[in-house]
Formats: sequence, C-alpha cells, structure tokens
Amino acid sequence: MKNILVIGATGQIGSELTMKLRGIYGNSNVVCGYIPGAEPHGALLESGPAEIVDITNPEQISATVKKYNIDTIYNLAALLSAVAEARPQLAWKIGVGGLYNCLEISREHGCALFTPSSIGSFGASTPHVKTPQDTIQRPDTIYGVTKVTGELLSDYYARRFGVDTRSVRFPGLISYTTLPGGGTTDYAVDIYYAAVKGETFKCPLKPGTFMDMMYMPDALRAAVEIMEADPARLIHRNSFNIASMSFDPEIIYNKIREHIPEFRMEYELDPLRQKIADSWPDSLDDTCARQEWDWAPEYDLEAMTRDMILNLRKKLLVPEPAL
Ligand code: AKB
Repeated sequence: MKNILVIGATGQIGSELTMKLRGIYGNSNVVCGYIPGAEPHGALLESGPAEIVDITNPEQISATVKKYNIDTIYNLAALLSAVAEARPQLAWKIGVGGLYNCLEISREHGCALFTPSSIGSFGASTPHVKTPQDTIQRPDTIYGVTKVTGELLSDYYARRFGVDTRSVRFPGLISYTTLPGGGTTDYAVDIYYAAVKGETFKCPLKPGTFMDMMYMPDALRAAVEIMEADPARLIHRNSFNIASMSFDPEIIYNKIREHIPEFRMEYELDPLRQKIADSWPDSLDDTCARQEWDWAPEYDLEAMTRDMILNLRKKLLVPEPAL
C-alpha cells in the first residue's frame, strides 16, 4: 500500500486526483497538500488527511513526508501558461524551485515522484503534427521553460540518484469539477459552461487553432498508471507524450451544437493565448506511452461532450430539455 502526498491538491487536477487516489489506496493513505487561500472543502476535506504544504517551503514538505511516512509524491503545483506569462518569476519559483524541493526530499526519503509536464514544453520550432516523443523542445513561454527544465532535472535525479521520477505531458484537460484558471486551453472547458448556461461563448482563439485535449478521467488514469508501470519496461521517464483527441474551436463548437442546437459562439481573440497556442503542437504522437506502459485513452470528443453536458446540467441545476 502506498502513502501518498498530493501537493497542489485543491487545483484542477489535484481535487479529482486526490479523490481517485483515496479510492484506490485508502482514504487515510493520501494526504491533501494545500496552500492557505486554497483550502479543501466537502469530500476532499472530509475523506482524508489534509496539511498545509507550500511547495516553495522545503521544511513543510519534509515535515509532512515524515509525519505520514510518505513514499510517493504527486507534485501538481504550477502556474498555468497564460498566468505564468504575467508572473514569470513566480512561475519559475513554483515550477522549478518547487520541483527541486520535491526532488531533494524524494532523494532523502526514497519517495517516487510524479510531476506533470505539458504540451507547453514544445515550441514553434517543434514539428506540429504528430509531434514525436523525442524532438526539439524550445518553448517560447516561461511555462514551457519550467516544464522542459523539470523534465531534464527529473531525468537527472533518476539517473544520478536513482529517484523514481515519472511524468506525462498533459494536453489541455477538460472537466466539470474544478475550473482550470490561467491556461491557454481553458476555452475548451469554458465553452461547455456557456453552452449549458445558454450563453453566447466568446472564443479567445481563432478557427483552425488545433491543440491536443483530454477528458479528466483519462488524465487521472494516466497519472495513476504511469506510477504503477513496470520500471523494467520504461525506456522514457520524463516525460511521456499522451493523447486522446485534437480539435480546433469550430470542431468543439459544432460537436456541442449536435447536443444543444441553439448554442452560439463568437470570436473575441486574446492575442497572448493565440500566440501561445500557435507555438504548441496540433497533435502529439503517443506511441511510446502505448508501447512502454500500455497507455490507451477511453474518451473521444463525442463521449466527453455527452458526459460534460450531462454533469454540468446537474452541477448548474439546468434541467434537461424536453424532447
Ligand atoms: C495550459 O493551457 O496552460 C495547460 C497546459 C496545456 O499545460 N492547460
């Protein structure tokens, strides 16, 4: 049985991953690490232990690791791409300084460490279509710079100190539970909220802007499966391309309209997000993840859209339309 610390446990991924890990490994074996101002609520607070763990504070991480006899850390603390451009120094402090703290503590205490990378670790000079696992990584954003640094540093700690570091490059993640906030791919979540609320959606990216996206249940499964994977089969560690769907604003808009025909979208471009999106791949090649740890997504755009609309109607108390 694992003893797990999730750092950044109240964020978009953390709030759902912590609950999933508790379901698998036991409620009392998964610690929800949060920072003041982002306290856990409801089931996340009530179902298991919670501690203040600021990733920039190594003493806090170390004390929690010792107190709960932690052997696995999920490091989910990060500023997303658009918000990181506004606060590059803080993005580095959390993304690289925070990861360094996790790596050192993992080295001292023998913990395995998961730190997500992103499609944002690629840049304009990367091949954009079916981006290979091993290719040019010269990102244009501070978010991407922290992600590439994190991949390299994590591989270094695995080679040099034997720390069991593993990672996946997440695409844009779509869920109905916790909002992302500050990413370039956030539009693909916001569009569902607008559609279900009956609002016209103002799309910040222009038609033809393709990016990889993934439904949260697949992303959570990837985070669990990569940490459970047989190390003898892993040729790569930090970090694996994973993929399930790639679309542009027109494709997701038209898919939603198959379910909500009266839904409308207009374009109101955000130049920063457009510039970032243009530098990111259109689609990733995830062959290595499929070969080395049997990665396979379950949701496509249609299955995700049905589930998002169903669950957002429940969450926002919007009745099903009469047939
Ligand atoms: C972002 O848009 O910044 C994130 C990501 C793709 O890493 N969702």
